[in-house]
Amino acid sequence: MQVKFTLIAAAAAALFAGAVSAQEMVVKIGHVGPVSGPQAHYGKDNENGARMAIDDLNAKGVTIGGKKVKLELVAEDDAADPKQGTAAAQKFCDTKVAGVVGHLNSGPTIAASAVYNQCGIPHITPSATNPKLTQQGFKTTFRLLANDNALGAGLALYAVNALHLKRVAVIDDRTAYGQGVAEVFAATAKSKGIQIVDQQYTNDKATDFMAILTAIKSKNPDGIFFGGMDPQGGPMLRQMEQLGLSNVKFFGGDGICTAKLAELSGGAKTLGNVICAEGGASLQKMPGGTAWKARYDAKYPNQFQVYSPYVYDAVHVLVQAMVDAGSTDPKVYMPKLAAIKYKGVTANIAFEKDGELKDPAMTLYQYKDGKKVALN
Ligand code: ABU
Repeated sequence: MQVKFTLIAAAAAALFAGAVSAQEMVVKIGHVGPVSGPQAHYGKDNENGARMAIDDLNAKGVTIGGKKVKLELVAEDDAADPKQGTAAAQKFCDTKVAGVVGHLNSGPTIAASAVYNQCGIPHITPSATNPKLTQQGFKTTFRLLANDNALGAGLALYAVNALHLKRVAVIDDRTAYGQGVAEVFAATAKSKGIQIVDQQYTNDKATDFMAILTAIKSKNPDGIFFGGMDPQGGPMLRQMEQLGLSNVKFFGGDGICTAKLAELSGGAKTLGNVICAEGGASLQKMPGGTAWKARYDAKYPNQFQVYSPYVYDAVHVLVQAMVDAGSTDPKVYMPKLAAIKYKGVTANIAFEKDGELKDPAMTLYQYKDGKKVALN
């Protein structure tokens, strides 16, 4: 008799538990970046930031419109390619995710932003910095860090005012990001009296820069600006050393400003000549940066690159807007997203009308003993 009662009680408890989880609403959040190809280390770092945010939010418990919510990450790979970016965006539209964090690269983000605008799903980029992204008038597009107008100009002003450089060569990888940030750097540098002694081009798959660096060397520059990412920046530093460009300063935006740059430069001393810029505060100066980084490193050892704290905040900002609106319907929660005031790990987050972050910080870095160190 006792056994029978226990079984009935257990069955009732199981049913009750089932009923509770059946009432739980699943909310899908998309994340997209390059998790394959030469830029996979950036993409994996970003995806880690999204997973960490989802895990933290689920552990804390989220209620939207009176319903307990279970957040689910839908992760896509765009391989840093604009075509694959639009395909991933279309997938998110078809599966009706509630919001998207991405993309990582400016080319794919700009291409995909039209798709999100068309299907009405908001996306927040944690890393794409080409200014054109927010100049399209899309209400669905948001950016969580400073754009290349700030980075390119900030680096040029440092080259003039702090380093007193006179002759700088410019290289870019012909991507939306690389070309854009190089143009801003060159225009600002020129306006401040720096002579642009050479302009060379590469692409985001190249690893041999001997020909363009040899051409640049003949122009006797005191600095080189590179608009591109670390899979090119690292080997470029190695080859600069091989060519005897050992005392030439090397500038770049956030794309080269990674932990991985040190490894990819293969111990070249020219790493010590790097000045790079990021569109946010240093981890030490972010409101929650130091504690967050310790938790990230414990969960994902040796995987941190640059943008994962911004991804972490982007997921929280999307979910906070849904909580504020009491709805996961993008049409309903989008006005709350546009008006958000959120104390994040990276900053106190609010958006301008065009989707840019209000009052973004900018930090310059150099590398000392192979480690990235903030200059400001
Ligand atoms: N912001 C540099 C890396 C991503 C991009 O804008 O393409």
